[in-house]
Amino acid sequence: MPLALGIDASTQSCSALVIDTDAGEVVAEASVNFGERLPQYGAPSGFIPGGANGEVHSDPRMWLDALELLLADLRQQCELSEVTAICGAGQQHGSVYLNDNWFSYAGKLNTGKSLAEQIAPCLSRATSPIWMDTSTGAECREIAEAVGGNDVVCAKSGSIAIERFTGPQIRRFYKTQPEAYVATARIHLVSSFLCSVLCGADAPIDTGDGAGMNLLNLQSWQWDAELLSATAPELEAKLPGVVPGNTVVGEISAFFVEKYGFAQGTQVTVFTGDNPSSLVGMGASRPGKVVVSLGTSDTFFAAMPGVVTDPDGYGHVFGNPLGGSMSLQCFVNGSLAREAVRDRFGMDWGRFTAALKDTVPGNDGKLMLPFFRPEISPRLDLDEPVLHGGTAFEKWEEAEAAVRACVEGQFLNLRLRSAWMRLQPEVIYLTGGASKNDAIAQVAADIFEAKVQRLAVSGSVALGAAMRAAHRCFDIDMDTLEKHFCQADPGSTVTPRVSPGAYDALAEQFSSLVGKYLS
Ligand code: ADP
Ligand code: XUL
Repeated sequence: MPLALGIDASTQSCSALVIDTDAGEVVAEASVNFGERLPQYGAPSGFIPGGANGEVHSDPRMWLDALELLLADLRQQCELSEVTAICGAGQQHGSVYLNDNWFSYAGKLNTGKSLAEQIAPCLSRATSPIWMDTSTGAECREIAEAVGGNDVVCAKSGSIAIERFTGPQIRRFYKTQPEAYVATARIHLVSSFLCSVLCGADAPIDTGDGAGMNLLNLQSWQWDAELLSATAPELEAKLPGVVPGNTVVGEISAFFVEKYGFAQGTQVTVFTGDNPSSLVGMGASRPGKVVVSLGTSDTFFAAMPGVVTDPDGYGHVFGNPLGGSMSLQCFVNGSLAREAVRDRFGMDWGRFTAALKDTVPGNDGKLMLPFFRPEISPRLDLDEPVLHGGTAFEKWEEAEAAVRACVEGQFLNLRLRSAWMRLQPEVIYLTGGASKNDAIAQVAADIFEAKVQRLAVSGSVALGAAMRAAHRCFDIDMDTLEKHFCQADPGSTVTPRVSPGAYDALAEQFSSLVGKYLS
């Protein structure tokens, strides 16, 4: 009974799935919500609120505590000694800064103490900037200028210099805390940090998550010398190596064998970013399927036959963990924006859903730019939504219309901003926390004029990780894994209810409203 474990270290929670590849079943599933289970870190949505100048940070010790709670929960459901392959994924772009102690801590871990307590002395920066951080506008401009413009950054790395990407974040750290930068011996992504912790040794970064740093050259899939020197001095020595997604990087460390009952010798496959992992978990790692993930961020992504970049500079190209590349568009104002509208009217998800059902597609022309914090796709520096369509609506006096305007605005934006990928999907595969909401899925189907499907196994990030572990370590081909684990949830298909072109005029109006706020 070969079991594979997949871990998903996302923005608001750390989750895991264990799959039995012989039976084709998920045998254990657990999730630790940071805000609920670890309130001592003061991060109700997974990050420390109130950061100055666009800073959004999290405490990396919270991720370590969550990993331990998660394994303790899983252990109640299955025999962890039967897990013989592990892989995982992390929220992309976030970075962890470590001093020299990091390289020698592994042999010293003691099961009588927590991981967080023991790894804390290795941190050269107490908190980690995460993907929601927008503090690095100046650094993005400096990096672009140093290499000859954003066209060059994009041609090399697949994205223009972007505030949340790790390179600009590293540059800001180097500029604002030069001594702490010098004391930093290793900079990890969330994914490679947790992978290292599991292996008890310094792990590499994969090409999927590495491409979210503005440091990786997409021709060579190695660090780009020019981008490194435009970012910060002596940077190459502080970064781990880069490897393809199909690489075993180590074995589970003695700490986890002793404390959680894993078998010695359990192999760990390199971790990747949450989106590249979801690509695998949705059965979309070969070109042809389009995935929309409605998590903390909303993302639109697909495996690509070649490298195509966004002419407007908002989109990205990452490595595909199974080889080749993937395109991705990320929207910061995802679930937290839907929650902000819900909470403004004191609703729960039930009433939010009813509001969508009680209003008509097109919302009688009432529109919202649904951005509660600066958006990146497109780049708009708003901290509250713009409403358009009659005085009462604009004064937030029409709750139901506001709910529909928020969700329609989000999907109109997704449609407009993903056009550069030149995909005309007949089916959209929906995942992430909000994907279970049928009324939201209906808006997606109507606006994209495509069928929407959800998979029977939810949690595509953790599933993708478990599938990658099984593919690599048990040598099971992806077709077989997809056949077992990536089947559409019967009865979950949603088809468009509007006539073709119904949203074209509203999309144009949305686009021109956006145009008024573009800087
Ligand atoms: P992440 O992986 O980024 O941490 P998830 O994919 O787990 O996030 O999604 C969490 C989000 O799902 C929550 O913030 C919540 O807004 C949203 N969500 C959960 N249930 C519903 C629902 N019934 N309708 C709409 N959104 C929901
Ligand atoms: C992708 C992005 C987010 C994070 C968190 O570029 O910033 O989707 O990966 O999910």
